[in-house]
Amino acid sequence: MMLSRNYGTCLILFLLASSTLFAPSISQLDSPWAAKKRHMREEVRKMFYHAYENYMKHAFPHDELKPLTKSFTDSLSELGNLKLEHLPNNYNGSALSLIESLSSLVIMGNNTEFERAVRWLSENLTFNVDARINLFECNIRVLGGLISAHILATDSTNRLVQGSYKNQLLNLAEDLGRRILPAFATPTGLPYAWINLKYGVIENETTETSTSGCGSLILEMGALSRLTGDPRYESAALRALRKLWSMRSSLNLLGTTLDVTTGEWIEYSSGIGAGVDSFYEYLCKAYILFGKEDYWRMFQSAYLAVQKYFRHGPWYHEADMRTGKATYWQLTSLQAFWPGLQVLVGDIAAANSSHREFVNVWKKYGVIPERYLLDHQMLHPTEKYYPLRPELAESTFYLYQATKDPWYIQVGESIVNSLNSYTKVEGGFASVRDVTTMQLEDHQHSFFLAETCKYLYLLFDDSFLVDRNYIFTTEGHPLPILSSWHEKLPETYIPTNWTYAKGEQQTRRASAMSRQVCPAMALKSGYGVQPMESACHIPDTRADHRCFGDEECGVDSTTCRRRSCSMAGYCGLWIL
Ligand code: DMJ
Repeated sequence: MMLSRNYGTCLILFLLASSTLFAPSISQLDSPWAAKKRHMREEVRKMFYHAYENYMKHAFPHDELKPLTKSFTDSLSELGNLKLEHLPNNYNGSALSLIESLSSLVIMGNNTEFERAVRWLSENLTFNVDARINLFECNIRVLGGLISAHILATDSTNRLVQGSYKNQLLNLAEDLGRRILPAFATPTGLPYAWINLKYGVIENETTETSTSGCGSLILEMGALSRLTGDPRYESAALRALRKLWSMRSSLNLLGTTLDVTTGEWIEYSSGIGAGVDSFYEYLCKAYILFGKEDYWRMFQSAYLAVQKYFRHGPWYHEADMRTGKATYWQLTSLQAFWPGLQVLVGDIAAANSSHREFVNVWKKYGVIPERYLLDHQMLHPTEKYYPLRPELAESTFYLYQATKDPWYIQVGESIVNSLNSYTKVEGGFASVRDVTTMQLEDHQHSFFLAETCKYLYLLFDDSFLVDRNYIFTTEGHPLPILSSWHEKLPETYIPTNWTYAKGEQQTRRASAMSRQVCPAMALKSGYGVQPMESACHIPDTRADHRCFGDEECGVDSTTCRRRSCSMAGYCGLWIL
């Protein structure tokens, strides 16, 4: 019995589109790597349950576990507190870590526990509470967790008992959606970062928010609209996203923070890390999920600007959105998601080279420090922590799916080993306060259950994805790619000028983008690149992308544009 508390309970878009690519070949099954993967899968399963059971024992139904003191926290500055019905007035908590665990339970095949959790949430969770919550965090963790779990609960292929399930999670999600809508009632349509679930936006609420705070809501709110037939959620998120995009500079760059009432930038410097990261991710994934070409156009321009102004070899620095000039030369732990996004768009070589640098940092410190000052070659004095973040595991999963290179299995193994040796304690998994001393901090973030364990598990065992077609939200919650979602609300538009691979089933069309073929280019064979990846992809001559002339650069897999050699000697999409 797992629970000690009685609680009554955009691409390798081929990766997403082609179920056959998830299927293990006979040779893979027979290989020594198959045994290694099985062993590692079990190691990850143990990790997940150690974290989950300790949460259930010591913290549930509060939000998150404090593994050192075996207690709980509801005082997430990011999320505020939600309250549960049927519990004493002073008993706060939204069972956040339980909501975040739902899709991981299904992926690991524990349908019984999933059902018990769904039943408990259906009976106990309420959002009618005087709680000031962070819109972004609540959207990706709570709304995303509920919507994804609702879809899993109603998907017959999961063989979950559905008799007792009557859309309670969707009803909860809709209730939450209604409560967060007033945050969008600003002159610009850009939402406030904070809202009280009972009383709406409170007086004198801060008008400052981040780019990711108003640019990464579209997956969850769009899915909510598709599931409920109520277009308001998607429209609000889309309006905010369009407004944000209109605020870009002539270089197609955005800042990091802005004012929601004036629509003016507060911080002009930005990169691909904190405050911006999921904005890029959601442009690409919104295109995959909803098929609107608008998203792809925005993503493409934004992606090219990132590669042009932020990238320095395998590293990414920050730059001023107005001038494109470098501002801060810093490596941050959150940036490690970028190679995963690059896999989605088929830029495997670039993904691989950045990923390798993050792996080197992981090897150097045992985990990835939150911030490293590249120009001073030292850790940031106050950001030496590692809060069990998932980003490196996430990118490793995507790169393994794209390449099947067993090296990524080894990377995953070393991530698991580090987590077990440095962060596992009797009461769960603890964040690292200081990577130089490996001193621990009393906090097991919910994303450890939602993402870190999930991506590691999927790296070693992707059977959940076989014959399925999912995109993962920024919090690791799976959403199915359905052709019907490409045809509904609020506008219908599916590009027709693309070539689709043969044998594609219309009902499972998935991301239209996944089958995009650049018409003028023929696939070059002999590079070990599968046609499905991108029909125009020609790798740079050197794996590290160094060059002396344009002829050593290949053709970009996303844009099908010829790459050129920069003054600094790197191949890239330097000339727009
Ligand atoms: C997660 O909550 C999400 O992935 C978010 O987009 C940023 N990163 C954290 C975990 O590191």
